[in-house]
Amino acid sequence: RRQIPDLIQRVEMQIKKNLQQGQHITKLEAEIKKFKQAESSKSLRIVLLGKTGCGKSSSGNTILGRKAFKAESNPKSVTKRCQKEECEVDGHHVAVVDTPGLFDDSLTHEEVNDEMVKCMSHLAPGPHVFLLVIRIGRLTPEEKETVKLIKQGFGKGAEKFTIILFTYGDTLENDDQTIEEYIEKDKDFFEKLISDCGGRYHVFINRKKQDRSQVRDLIRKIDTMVKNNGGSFYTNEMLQEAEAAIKKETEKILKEKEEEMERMREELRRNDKEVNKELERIRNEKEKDKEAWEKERREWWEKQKEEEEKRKQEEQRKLRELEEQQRKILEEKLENVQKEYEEKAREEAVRSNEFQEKYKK
Ligand SMILES: Nc1nc2c(ncn2[C@@H]2O[C@H](COP(=O)(O)OP(=O)(O)OP(=O)(O)O)[C@@H](O)[C@H]2O)c(=O)[nH]1
Ligand SMILES: [Mg+2]
Repeated sequence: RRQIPDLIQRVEMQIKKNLQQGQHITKLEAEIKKFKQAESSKSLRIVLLGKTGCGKSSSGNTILGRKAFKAESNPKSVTKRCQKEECEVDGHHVAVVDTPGLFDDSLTHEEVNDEMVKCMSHLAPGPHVFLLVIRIGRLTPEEKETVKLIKQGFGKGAEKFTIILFTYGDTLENDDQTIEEYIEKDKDFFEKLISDCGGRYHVFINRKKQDRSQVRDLIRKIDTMVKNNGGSFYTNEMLQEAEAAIKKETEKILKEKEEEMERMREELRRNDKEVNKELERIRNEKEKDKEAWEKERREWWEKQKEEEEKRKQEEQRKLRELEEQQRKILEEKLENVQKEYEEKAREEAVRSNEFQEKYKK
């Protein structure tokens, strides 16, 4: 009788185990189904690439038909990390990965690499298409450089999987212009870029998210490209190759920068020497100027003193002359007075004699 509870317990344990195994199998089956679905020709894996603010997140939202990615007008980059979202379009299972602006100033080389790897892992076993987003409008040389870098960033093979996605199609409508006319305006840049991408491009008006025909047209273009590529997609090996190329390029740039810095340092040192020399020359000149000025001052002073002395001597001489003249005049006057006195005395004496003579008589 004691064997019965043991038996019941064993049976219960077995059922539990079977149930657990069953759950595990269901989970595995679901995963296989998901993987198969992802691998079926109806599954598309899309990456959005482009310069900050060109409309990647908005384009992602247009494809998804909902606002899944943060998109806004912002002078700084809005999307900081890769993000994956999924949807169904025309019977296709579509996975979209939005990325931050790669290869512009907002991210370091390490961050670019990290984000590229993360983006690839989001889209394992590899994306079917890179949408190289370009905002219709004026393209600065830096923007063109960024587009080139992004194109190169995923390696040479990536071009086979790239479609250029022009955003801001509404500006063309406003200007009554076709995309072909816009491309024609910067033929040199666009012709090379578009032909590198197998002539594939598409225009989005992200302001008209409700216009699903633009999304369906894009999906058709992607589908054709995938078929032309024999259903293949961009693989991690290709990314690894691209990473190695980027690493090489980064090292080259770093080396060049270091050499440039050394050149600048050397120039600074040279300039320093030249500045010191010039300072020394100015100092010497100033010293010479000072000496010359002091000499001039001394000479002027001596001359002044000399002239003063001469002037004094002249004055004394003139004074002496004047004194002499006056003395002479006085002497003359005195002599005259004396003479006059003597004359009068003589006359007086004569007159007195005459009187006495007369009296005696
Ligand atoms: N009129 C118009 N505005 C657009 C279009 N596409 C994007 N925008 C606007 O452009 C601004 C930037 O768009 P985002 O989608 O955030 O750009 P992004 O490339 O994701 O920017 P980051 O995440 O910073 O790299 C937003 O204000 C969008 O509404 C378009 O086709 N037409
Ligand atoms: Mg964004």
